[in-house]
Amino acid sequence: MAKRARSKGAGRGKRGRAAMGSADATRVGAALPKIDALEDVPAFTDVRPSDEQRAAFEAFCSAAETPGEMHLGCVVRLDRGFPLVVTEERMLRAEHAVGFAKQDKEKGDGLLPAVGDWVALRLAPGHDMGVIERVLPRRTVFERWRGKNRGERQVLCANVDVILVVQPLGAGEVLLGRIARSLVLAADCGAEPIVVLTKADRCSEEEREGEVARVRRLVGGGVRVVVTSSATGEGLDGVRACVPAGTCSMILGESGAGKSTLLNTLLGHDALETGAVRARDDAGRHTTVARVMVKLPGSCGVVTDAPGLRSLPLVGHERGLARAFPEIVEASRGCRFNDCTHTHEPGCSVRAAVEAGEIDELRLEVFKGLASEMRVSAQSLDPDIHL
Ligand SMILES: Nc1nc2c(ncn2[C@@H]2O[C@H](COP(=O)(O)OP(=O)(O)O)[C@@H](O)[C@H]2O)c(=O)[nH]1
Ligand SMILES: [Mg+2]
Ligand SMILES: [Zn+2]
Repeated sequence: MAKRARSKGAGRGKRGRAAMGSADATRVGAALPKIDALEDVPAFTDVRPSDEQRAAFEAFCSAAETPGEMHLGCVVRLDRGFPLVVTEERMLRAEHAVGFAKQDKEKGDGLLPAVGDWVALRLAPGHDMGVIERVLPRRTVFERWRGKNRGERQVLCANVDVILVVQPLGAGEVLLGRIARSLVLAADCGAEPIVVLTKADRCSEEEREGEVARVRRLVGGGVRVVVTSSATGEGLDGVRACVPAGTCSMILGESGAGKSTLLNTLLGHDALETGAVRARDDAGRHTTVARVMVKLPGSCGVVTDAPGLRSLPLVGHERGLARAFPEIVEASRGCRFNDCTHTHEPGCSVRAAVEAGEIDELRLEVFKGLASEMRVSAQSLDPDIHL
């Protein structure tokens, strides 16, 4: 029989038990990167909790059975779902308290710790592995839909300030729809989106100017656009300026867009796996499924790299869509039909605004693509937002 992860200590309640037996933990632990070998892991002072999160931690401790064993920590890596937590004193692996497994089934994984989460971590004397007892309230949540129901979300990063939306140059036209989709998700979460066009060395001056102009037209004046090349070093200071110390960013983009290479270049060494690295090790396990926060050198903050994001479906992001395209949503209130698609309907205020030069046609085209996807996916729309 597998022994429990902790000894039978005094005052151990049901809630204090870990969800995984020590045999499981050892097996998973052996496949995880060794803590000592990890580089660029943010320190407690790089990630700083908000006053509300500190207060929530204090409140949790005052009600806990063993307050002396509780530590405030931040989840800075997830290796195959296994959290690495930094506290004021140390860095350690953690597992979830028993309650989490139940929450998982009932409510989706919205309450499971994500990268960037502040947690109440219990560490019994003499143990190397902590137990995450509680995820503290999140300042912001960057999440995507997954699963069958409208409400089922996967949290990609918690407490994030900036979303770096990466698209490569030199591979045909930059995918405006993909950028817009990311802007919608960022707007929904309240993080600042910044567009990063990578691999500038792969395209001509002319092509580059054209692509940057298209992207600027799409995103408007309020969103920064940075052009980079990890090969020549161009634009790196521009990226650094977008992620100052004290902020937490997430880098987002298709596989192969150059995200990890960009972060490695900023770090000054190859901390993150890139390009043609095998996705599976000899035992057939995925080796790259990890969400990793790195602290960039100098006066820069923390960035989360998340490989393996194939799709960003838009389900239930009406609020984000309205925030990312406010002028279109505003104009659509004047359309004759509530469910106007702004394509062929008579009395369409949005098309009238395009004719009048008040709304950019390119933005409308991209908006219509996203809105029709959401119309198909959504069971019901927010009644006060007309798409
Ligand atoms: N020419 C050029 N190639 C790049 C640049 N950045 C990344 N790459 C290449 O693009 C491929 C994918 O890069 P990677 O960083 O792994 O992409 P990720 O999946 O977004 O993390 C690799 O083969 C990199 O060498 C760049 O700035 N210029
Ligand atoms: Mg990568
Ligand atoms: Zn209309």
